[in-house]
Amino acid sequence: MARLLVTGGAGFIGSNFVHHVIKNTDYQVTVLDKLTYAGNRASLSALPEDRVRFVRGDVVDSALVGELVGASDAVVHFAAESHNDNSLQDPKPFIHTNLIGTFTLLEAVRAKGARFHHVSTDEVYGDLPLDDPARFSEDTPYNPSSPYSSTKAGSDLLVRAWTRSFGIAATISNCSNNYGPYQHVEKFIPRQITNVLYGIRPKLYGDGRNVRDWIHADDHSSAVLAILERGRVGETYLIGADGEKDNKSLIELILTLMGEPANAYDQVADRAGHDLRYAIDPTKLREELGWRPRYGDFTRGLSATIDWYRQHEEWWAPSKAATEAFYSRLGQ
Ligand code: NAD
Ligand code: TDX
Repeated sequence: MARLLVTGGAGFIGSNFVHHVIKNTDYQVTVLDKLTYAGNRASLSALPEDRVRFVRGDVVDSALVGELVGASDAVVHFAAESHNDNSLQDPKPFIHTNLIGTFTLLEAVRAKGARFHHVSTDEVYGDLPLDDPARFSEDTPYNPSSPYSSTKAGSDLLVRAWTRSFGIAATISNCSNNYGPYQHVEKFIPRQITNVLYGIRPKLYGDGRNVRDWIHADDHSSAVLAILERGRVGETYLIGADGEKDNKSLIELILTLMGEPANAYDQVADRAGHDLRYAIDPTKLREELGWRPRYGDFTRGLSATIDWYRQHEEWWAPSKAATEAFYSRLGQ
């Protein structure tokens, strides 16, 4: 498996994955990325040019995808429209990239025979009640809530069908909420950190009781690599690191770590259809593949992430004003 094609490799998790692969393997990587508003070429700078090739293009371009898949041993598919709030305003790009893009890749894999790993989300399972210890497992029925999560659910089902009907060598992973460097400022943690850095009050949707299960992006990367190398073809693996936190506690923790009063935030309009709680049971991944997260201490990982945003204003500042203008139109 020496030649990897990584779609969406200029995005948040894709770029963290490329850094992880270059550090921990001797693979050659080709990144295919459209560089939408969410992609940033700078997230891949400082990587060795003789090991990472960048191709700007769209995953629905079947000629380009066919050529790149044909020259690869394995494909890791991160490319997606990834933000729930955007999907509530304009679902169309989500259909284009998440559904037609995944279909296009599957057809290329069917024709060329490469190993395929599909990166997905725990949001395909819908949400869990707040007052219940239940967690998502590989057997939880699909029940997505938003245009984003429904297109991710659809893409997972396409992968399952192509595996069963056409015998492609695919695996799927469904991961919980990621944090770490190179995350777009539209997402919860970077939005609040960069708000504080700019003297804007952090913004909490609704009452903030909603729970997310946080994992560092580098731990997500090590899990994807383990599944790619040692996972059983045809299987789904859930990825999570026992990181449940409610949004209110998390906004207070960010403020405290940044030296501000814990209550110095605004409560704003809630997200439509806002999922209450996500929680992953990662037993299969741990027991079958021996995977363990390395960022066990969430507060330490969050502090390091805050430091990264402090030190990389040139990376995030160009997106900040447009992101806040979008949110202020929504009253968020
Ligand atoms: P992101 O929005 O930061 O990055 C997406 C990348 O895909 C960008 O570089 C963008 O330019 C590229 N892209 C978008 N449309 C494209 C197209 N048509 N053709 C080629 N490239 C295109 O997203 P992310 O947060 O890094 O998420 C990556 C993957 O991981 C997604 O599939 C997402 O569903 C999944 N996931 C994300 C999380 C999370 O917490 N962020 C959790 C679980 C799963
Ligand atoms: O300003 C905010 N205030 C706020 O309270 C923002 C941007 C979000 N929120 C809330 C909404 C969610 O409950 O914080 C939580 C996290 O929000 P997001 O960062 O938008 O993530 P989420 O909707 O949970 O989805 C993320 O995890 C699963 C990723 O964006 C998805 O791509 C992934 O599939």
